[in-house]
Amino acid sequence: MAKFFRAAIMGPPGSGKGTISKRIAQSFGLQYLSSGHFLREGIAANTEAGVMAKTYIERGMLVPDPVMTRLMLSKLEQLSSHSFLLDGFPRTLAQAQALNNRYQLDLVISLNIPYETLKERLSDRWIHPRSGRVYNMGFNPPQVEGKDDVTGEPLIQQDDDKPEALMARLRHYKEVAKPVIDLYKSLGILHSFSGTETDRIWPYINSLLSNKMHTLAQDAHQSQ
Ligand code: G5P
Repeated sequence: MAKFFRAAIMGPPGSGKGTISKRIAQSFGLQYLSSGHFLREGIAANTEAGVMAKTYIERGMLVPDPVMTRLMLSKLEQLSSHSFLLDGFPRTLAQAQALNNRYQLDLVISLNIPYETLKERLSDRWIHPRSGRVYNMGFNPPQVEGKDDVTGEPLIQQDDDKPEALMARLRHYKEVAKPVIDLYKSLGILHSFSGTETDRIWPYINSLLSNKMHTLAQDAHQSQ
């Protein structure tokens, strides 16, 4: 039977989870699920969960575990026979345990980025709300200032990137992530990467995943 590859990427706000996830999804063909993207979709569509989530996100707080777990596990159910990459979930120990009851991850990437770098990046981030395309005025600016490259529609700054919400998000991350990181460390599947530039971290992640995929393909071949 085919073995599916299941991974998650963790890191504080602005650490490059979204940027790196898109590269991983493109290079290795994994289905990509971003908790933040699903929440923003719900907010834009004015769903009941979206309206509720907005009140937390605006204050830089985490959305409650039962809401997040229900949302993400229902998305994962549609992917039960796929390899996938989770971005932004699980974020708390309760979420990690709920996930683990249904799916065992093969690998978890944790990004360690200095605080000053995170602050700079996030205050420079603009997004195209309908597609979720992300720009950074220094790292990957749009072709025309303030406009999405594909549609030409205006870019906005997310409420949770504004300074008051940003500080709260960075503070919360550390305390909440520690037990999750400890759990994945104890399972022997945690891989941590440190640095200030995504382009320098990426080759290491790329090579880790290439090796894992290769081993997985070999195991599947031998079990045939
Ligand atoms: P999200 O959407 O999961 P965060 O806060 O975890 O949001 P965020 O802010 O989206 O994470 P990221 O994905 O880690 O950051 O980083 P990114 O978007 O790729 O990069 C950040 C910026 O830096 C971009 O502009 C990018 O272009 C730029 N950049 C990347 N690399 C470099 C580089 O090397 N150099 C430079 N100069 N720039 C670079 O969650 C949002 C909210 O939803 C709720 C929470 O309230 C959360 O705050 N939420 C949850 N709540 C509870 N449980 C969960 N599981 C939840 N998931 C989401």
